[in-house]
Amino acid sequence: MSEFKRTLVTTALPYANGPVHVGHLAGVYVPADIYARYLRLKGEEVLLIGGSDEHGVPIAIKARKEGVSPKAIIDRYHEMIKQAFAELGISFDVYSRTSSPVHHELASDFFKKLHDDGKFVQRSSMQFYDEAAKQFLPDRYIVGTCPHCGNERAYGDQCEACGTSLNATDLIHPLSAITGNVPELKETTHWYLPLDEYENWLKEWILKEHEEWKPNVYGQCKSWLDSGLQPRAVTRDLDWGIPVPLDDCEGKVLYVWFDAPIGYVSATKELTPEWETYWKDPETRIVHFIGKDNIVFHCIIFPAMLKAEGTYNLPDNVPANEFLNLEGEKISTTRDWAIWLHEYLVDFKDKQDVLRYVLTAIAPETKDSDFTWKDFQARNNNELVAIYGNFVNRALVLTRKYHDNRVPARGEVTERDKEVMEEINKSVERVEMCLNTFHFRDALREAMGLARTGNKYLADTEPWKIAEKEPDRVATVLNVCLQVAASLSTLMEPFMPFSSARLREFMAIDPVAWKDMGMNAVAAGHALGEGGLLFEKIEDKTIQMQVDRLEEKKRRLAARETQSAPAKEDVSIDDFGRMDIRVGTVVAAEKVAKTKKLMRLTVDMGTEQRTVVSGIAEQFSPEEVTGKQVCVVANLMPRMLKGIESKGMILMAEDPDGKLSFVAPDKAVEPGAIVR
Ligand code: B3M
Ligand code: ZN
Repeated sequence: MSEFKRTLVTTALPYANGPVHVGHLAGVYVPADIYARYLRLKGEEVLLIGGSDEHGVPIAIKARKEGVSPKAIIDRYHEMIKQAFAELGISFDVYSRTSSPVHHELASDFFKKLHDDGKFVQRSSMQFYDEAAKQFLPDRYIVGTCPHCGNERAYGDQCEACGTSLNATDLIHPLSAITGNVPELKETTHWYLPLDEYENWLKEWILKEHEEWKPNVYGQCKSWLDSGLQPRAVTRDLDWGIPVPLDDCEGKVLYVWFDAPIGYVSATKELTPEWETYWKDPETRIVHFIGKDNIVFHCIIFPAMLKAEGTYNLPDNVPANEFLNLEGEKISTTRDWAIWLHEYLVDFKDKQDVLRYVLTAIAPETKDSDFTWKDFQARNNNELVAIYGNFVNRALVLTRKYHDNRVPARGEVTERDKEVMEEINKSVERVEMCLNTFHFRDALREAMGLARTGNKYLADTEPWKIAEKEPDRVATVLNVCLQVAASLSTLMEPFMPFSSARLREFMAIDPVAWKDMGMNAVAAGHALGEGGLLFEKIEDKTIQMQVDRLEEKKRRLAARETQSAPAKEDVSIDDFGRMDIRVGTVVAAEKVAKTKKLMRLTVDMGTEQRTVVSGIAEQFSPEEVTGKQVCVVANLMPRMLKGIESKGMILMAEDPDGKLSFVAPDKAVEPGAIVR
């Protein structure tokens, strides 16, 4: 790192069409903030750059859906996101937006320069055009039938039912999402960056010169490069974005992925007149923090743009992360399956560090990982409270009790004391090594290791037992503990800045410089502050509320998905005739052990009694169900559910909230009666 004088840290610019969630935080913003804080603490020159990505089709679509202007959407979310980041302590030096005039000008100039230098190729192609709306249709604006699975509501870029990515021209019966009309194919011209011409250079630069990049990043780049690069269009026919700065280009804008990364440059320019030093001086190092879906843009396309422009530095590293899941399922903004930062900040006031801690501890650094509320609670209670908080608290309480709340002087030092003192320096070294190589989880584990060491040391030396007999020994032990605590206030700062500030307040100390962590972090004789609890236990009921909220979301989602399920194909009367549906009477019911949903029913079918396992246990008790008449699909092939053979299926109606009702005859009938 030493050949560089300064570091520019950038974070992916989130689209300003929705709030940010824990997935964004764990993947990008928390690690970037840890990194920037760490470098600042070491006294290095560093800038942390962020902002909103305010162009692109998703924003235009959302605006259209809500019947408002794109500007109304981006203003709403930009402010909301910016404020939430600030509250979480993401220490941006600037948080800008791509609708800013500085950005429009810079991105336009960038495009113009490449154009004038002959770096683009111009090409015509056939694109769908909506005559009534008088506009070309981006792929997302076209719906039709998926050629792979037959889903009638596939989009021009992707079928969400089967996950296949598509070209709009692949769709069967394409329709405009704006007017519902059949679009026509019309010729249009665009500018392309000929990535194929940069392929050899990129192979050299990434595959040879950046073998140190994270394996997930390096691997993705390699597979792109191995399969060969194609020219990429850098303009679009759209009415929302930065106008193409050439003559006769009305209705054309820069492709959002062309302008967005230039947003990092514009934000730097808005922050400081020295911006070119940060982007062009070879002694500056650029590090992009992003999620895995953005790798190609930051490692291949943007570097090719910079290379074409010719005066900019290239990124030195792109420590992209994988994805964070929520309770075992993929986080999704559109499905509202997420924990939103702005909501967390309200529900868990003053607990920013708990979220920062947990998201770092489970960060998806090498593979996707999973956030669960139970784990969140356990890490708070068993790690932050029981280890770090407990150690600090005991050290402070004992000093108040035995040393008048002043840091005692060290007397004679034993081997055990020395071990602990050396452990401070070793921990610092290990944390540095991990952070320098973007291993944030390991870095946090090492830092917590020092708190663990302190805790163990107190447990072993038991100063409270020897207070009367060996006051000198107690003084030394407490001095060592307070050095550890003061060092922790700095070592933990990149990860948990709020509790570090609290700890300094408890000890009434100024910030301890990074190089001063160690045995003289706090002077003997120093009067400590009032103390307090660094972390609080989180109760079961608090967590249960969050779990319930997610369950509720899940129910609503499931219901929404069933209601909007496409109508099924027509069937013939013979098809229907193959179903054997009969009325039965439930004669016994019990919950299936170790499951939430399943109930085992014994149903009198007239000629026999049979066992049917049904997923109704969350909404009905065995008592309520016993005696009810139900409709049973009697010839459904038997299935094993939790080791029980289920013969048949009970018919239920489900309303939009997911509430279940039995489908039953309107007056009592003989068990075995046929439904047809
Ligand atoms: N807005 C995509 C995303 O949020 C995009 C990142 C731009 S970084 C220059 O995933
Ligand atoms: Zn499909």
